[in-house]
Amino acid sequence: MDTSKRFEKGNGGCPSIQCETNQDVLCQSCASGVVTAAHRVAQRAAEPCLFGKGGTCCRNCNMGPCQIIEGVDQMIGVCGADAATVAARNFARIVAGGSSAHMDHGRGMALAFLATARGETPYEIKDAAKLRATAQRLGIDPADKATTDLAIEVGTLLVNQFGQQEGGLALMKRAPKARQEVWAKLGVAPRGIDREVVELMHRTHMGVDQDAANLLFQAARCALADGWGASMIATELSDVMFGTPVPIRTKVNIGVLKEDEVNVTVHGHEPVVAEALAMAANDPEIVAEAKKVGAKGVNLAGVCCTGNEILMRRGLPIAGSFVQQEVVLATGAVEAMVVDVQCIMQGVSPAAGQFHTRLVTTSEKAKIPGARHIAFDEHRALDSAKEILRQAIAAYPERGKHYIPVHQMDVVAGFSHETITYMLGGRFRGSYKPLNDNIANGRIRGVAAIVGCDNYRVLEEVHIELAKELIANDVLVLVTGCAATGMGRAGLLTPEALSMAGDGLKEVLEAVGCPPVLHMGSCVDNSRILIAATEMVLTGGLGNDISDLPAVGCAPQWMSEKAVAIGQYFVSSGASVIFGPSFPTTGSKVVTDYCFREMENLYGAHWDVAQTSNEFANKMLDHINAKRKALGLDKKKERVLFDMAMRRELQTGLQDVGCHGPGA
Ligand code: NFS
Repeated sequence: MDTSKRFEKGNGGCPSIQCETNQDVLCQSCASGVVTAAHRVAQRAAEPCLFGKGGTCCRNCNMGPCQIIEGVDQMIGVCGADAATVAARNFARIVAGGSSAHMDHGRGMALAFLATARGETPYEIKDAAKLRATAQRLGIDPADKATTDLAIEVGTLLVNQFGQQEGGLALMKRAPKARQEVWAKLGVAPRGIDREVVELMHRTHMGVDQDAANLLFQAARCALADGWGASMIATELSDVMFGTPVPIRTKVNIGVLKEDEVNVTVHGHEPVVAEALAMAANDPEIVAEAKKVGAKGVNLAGVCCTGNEILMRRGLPIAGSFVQQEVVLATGAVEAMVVDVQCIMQGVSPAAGQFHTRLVTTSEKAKIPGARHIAFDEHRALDSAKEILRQAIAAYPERGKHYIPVHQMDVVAGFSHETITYMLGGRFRGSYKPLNDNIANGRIRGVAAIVGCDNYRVLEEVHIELAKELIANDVLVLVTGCAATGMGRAGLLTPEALSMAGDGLKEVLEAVGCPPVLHMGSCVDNSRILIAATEMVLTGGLGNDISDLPAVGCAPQWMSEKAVAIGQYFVSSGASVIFGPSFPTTGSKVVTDYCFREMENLYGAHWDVAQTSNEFANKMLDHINAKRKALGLDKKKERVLFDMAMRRELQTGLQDVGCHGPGA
């Protein structure tokens, strides 16, 4: 890849990254000197190491590091490890790293939930109906129990799942029967949550598991403990505590920052901090303090998945996705960036340091040089939140030269599994039947999930082009994470985007008033997609298992280890997943073939890789069509071929202020 093309000098000597909003901000004089990940990609002299990229660099012991070339005798590890062992071990460690992030997040949520149930935090149980439904699913009879007692019982059971050593995970029983049988037959059903990460790390230690397939079984078990365990616990308990999302209109992109308010961006993943800040921002005491320094109030805006959490439940705006975190600061208009855990680039510290911006870390697990640390304690959540907001208010009078771009876009978000049920079937007969019926009759071709990160190493804005092509082909698109924020910037999360959908999809969604791309939340909320897929199976008419559905997932710009854990739990649950622009085992054909082909024999789903939006669309539509054929639904749907003229036509259908990698 030619990195020089990604970051050419623009007209005024400012960086020209091919993204309207980012470029607009970075070209202003106030942003001069701010270095972003896009700059660092361009400045790196060397391309990524091929051994590292393909998964065949082993540094698990001090006889190495060893770079392995598959099939070359002299290029095996000092210990004798071959490429397959090393690639499988590295892949497994990526899954362990990603899963552990969701697991620690899930545990944190479960503990905060339990503390709330005991009355020890200022949060409440906002969705008692979901609490009761969750209790029932866990085998707890909710009848005649007070909400707080029930919440303590549910919270205790779920907290215990993390340290459980034997038995199965309670929420896995939600999966279709046929899927549970697959897991039982293969022996990949998790026994507890934390145990599976520890065992995976043990097995990948030097001199333990040296059988690629055996390592990949444990990777699957660990990923399942993430998806059907930790992530699902995080989503369900966040909904019960902070409210189950319902459709809500709000805005995304850097233009949501406000000239006359104290701008506080909240960045990271765990909703407990953001929820407390949202409560405190409306506190009359805080509003009065903001007014005292000349601001109208406090404007809270999200970055990364914290943004998705507060957008889904509170309708608060998102200032930026992963690739925009430093650009948001480069406006010079942010009084504080408050971070917790995950996806926070260390580069935000020097970027904030160029301005009056207070960078505040809140988690004991994540400190950053140059940031000030205010420990967030959910037991005194409001006090902690007010202390943080006071830092921002104190910074407001120091705001100097700054620039807030005009770019912002309307979005409709809030498509929890419960909302989809309700919208499709109505309050009294909520069901997935209308979706299944319309897939069966061919108005909807199938369902695709576009999830995961955005990434400055990807040249094309794959998410957006791919989504447009899929909806034009009558595929309903589900999105989460930073992919969802990108879709929002491009205007795809509004009912107006139905103008770009195929006739069948348009007809169905116009009737229910849904956009063609449904925002289902943060990355832990990918568990909502597992539930939606399960619901489709249970509703009937589309096979007996998730692997029978005309459905497919992808993460075209994946960046974090969490994305790989998510991909693996989807594959192990029967939904094929395509990654881009690369796959982390390509240094070993043996392991890559196993992931791309053998997993299909085991799980009824496999991994794949693609690069351009067109390549993704072809593979995803082929996959959906093949599943339709297997279900006997193939005669109803011809593929619409997408050419450049159609792309241009769609482009004019909406004002696109997409913001993405630097070289689209
Ligand atoms: Ni997901 Fe969310 Fe974004 Fe990627 Fe990071 S914020 S948890 S990992 S970058 S989508």
